[in-house]
Amino acid sequence: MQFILACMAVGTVFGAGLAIATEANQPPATEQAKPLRYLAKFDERFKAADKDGDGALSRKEAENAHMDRVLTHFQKLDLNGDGKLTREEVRALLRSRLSS
Ligand SMILES: [Ca+2]
Ligand SMILES: [Ca+2]
Repeated sequence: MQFILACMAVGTVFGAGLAIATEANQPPATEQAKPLRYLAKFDERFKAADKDGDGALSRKEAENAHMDRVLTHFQKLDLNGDGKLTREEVRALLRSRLSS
């Protein structure tokens, strides 16, 4: 009985140690990595939303992809006023947001 208890105690300590080690292995969320990951994620969404593959999002494409924040700022984002958002146009806003 004591042996079993001892095993449980060791298991508990070992398990806790493992949990701490796992957490320590996570890459530190530095302030620089965060925007980059955000931009990478945005690129994926952008590509998925760009259904006709012309490299720009029309309002319709943004609507279909439910990119609410993009739609809210569509006119402001469309720097050259061609009715479409290129990746760079959206990125300009993301960058200014992330750096502020
Ligand atoms: Ca498109
Ligand atoms: Ca544009």
